[in-house]
Formats: sequence, structure tokens, C-alpha cells
Amino acid sequence: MPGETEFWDNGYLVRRGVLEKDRILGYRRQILANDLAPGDVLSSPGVGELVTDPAVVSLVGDLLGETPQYFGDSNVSIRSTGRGYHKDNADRYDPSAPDWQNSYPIFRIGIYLQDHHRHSGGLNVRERSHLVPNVRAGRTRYLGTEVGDVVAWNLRNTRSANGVVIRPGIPLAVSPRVAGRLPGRVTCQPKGERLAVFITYGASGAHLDRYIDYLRSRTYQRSIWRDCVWTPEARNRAEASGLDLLGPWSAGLASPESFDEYHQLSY
Ligand SMILES: O=C(O)CCC(=O)C(=O)O
Repeated sequence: MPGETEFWDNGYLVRRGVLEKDRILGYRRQILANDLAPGDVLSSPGVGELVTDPAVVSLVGDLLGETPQYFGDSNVSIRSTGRGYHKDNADRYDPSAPDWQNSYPIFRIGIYLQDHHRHSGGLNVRERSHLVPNVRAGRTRYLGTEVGDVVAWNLRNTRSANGVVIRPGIPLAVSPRVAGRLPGRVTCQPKGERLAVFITYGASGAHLDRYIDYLRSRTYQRSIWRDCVWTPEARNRAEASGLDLLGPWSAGLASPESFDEYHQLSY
């Protein structure tokens, strides 16, 4: 198995202090000023630099053990309040489906633009849940990230947004349902608006082909792809950091049908 054993065993990894705090706080200001282009993250000047960042791409390349592929699956999450255990791979609950036949080299990077070590709102992950095709298994862990940290998780991993830290600063690894019932007076409030950048990378191969086919079937992703504009400068940055760029929309998006909700592809 390529890359860090911890990542492939647990299904996620937190790498501390990968990015400069001041730079991340600058992106935070950019997002709060609503200075974002439509499309994926790479289409935005400024924060789009995260997609091609040499430290991020190098971390991803180490975990994959080969050249990372980027295909326009990324977004800036602004003030999300949702919770709920979920996976994001193509075949989430079907053990016989292709996604579960061997290791799954597609994962997402999460960069949280505020503190979640002493403040609620961090990511909850279920340990080793990338090995089970349901969202019920795996011990829940709260990831108390700080500004500058980078989280990587396998897309088969089960997770939930908006975890909680209780007073005076103790992370609480509880289910989304319990988290949602805790009275505000016992929890540490989030530090300002909850902002995060999510970027998906993968290794070339059948899993990635299927994941991209799955994305073609999702309405939200087709609309992101329609608005993608990758400047020559962004492409040069990708090349310099060793990232391959794919443009799945160039093969056309008119068919097949697209869905608003999760829908498993046939196989
Ligand atoms: O908002 C979050 O922290 C979780 C997002 C997530 O699960 C994802 O983008 O895959």
C-alpha cells in the first residue's frame, strides 16, 4: 500500500502546520468578502492556490504513491451547519460494487480556516470506516484542527461536519444526533463563521474513472464543471507542483441523466 500506513489504516490523517497561518487567514478574508469566482476552487484567484500548493500536492502524492490527479471536484464551504454521517465515494453501501473490491485511492483534503481545537465545528470521522460499506461502524473521533493544518480522508470514510467541543475546551466525540441536542451553554462556540476548503484528488485507474462517471451523474458537479476556468497561470502552478489536471467536462455533459440526490451507478 502506498503512502502513510496511518492514513490507509485509519482512513484519515491530520497533518499539523502544513500551511502558513497568515496566508490561511488571508483566504478567510477573501471568502468573507465574497471574492470568489464561480466553478471549482482552482477557478478562483487567491484561494485557488491551495489546489496546486506544493506542500498539499506533495502530501497527496506521498499518500497515493503516484502522481495525483485533480478533476474539478472542490468547493469552498461557507457557514455550513449540517451534520450527518456520510460517505462520498461512488458505491457507498454496496459491498459487491467495484469501490469495495480493493483499496480506494481517492481522497479529499479539508482545510479549515478557523480554529477547531478550542472551538466547535471541527470534523468528526469514524475510524477505519473506509473499510465498511455502511455509515454505522467505527469509533468517532473529533479532529481538533488549528489554522494551517490539513486533513486528508479517504472518500469511503464516514464522517460528519460540525463536531463539538464542550467547555472548558474538551473535544466530544459524539454522534451528530447527540451533538445536535447539546445545550449551547455547555459547548464552546465556533470561532466566527465556519469556512472550509475541500479538494478531491485521486490516482489514475478504474476507481477514479468510476468516481468521475459518478460525478457526471450529479447535478451539483455538472454545474461546477460548467463554470470552471483554469488560467494558464493555474495550469503552470499545477505542472510545477507535479499535479495532473483532468477536464472531464471536455467529453461533454449533456448525457447521461443527472441526479440531485445520491444515486448508485450500475456496474
Ligand atoms: O464540512 C465538513 O467538515 C465535512 C465535509 C465533508 O464531509 C466533505 O466535503 O467530504
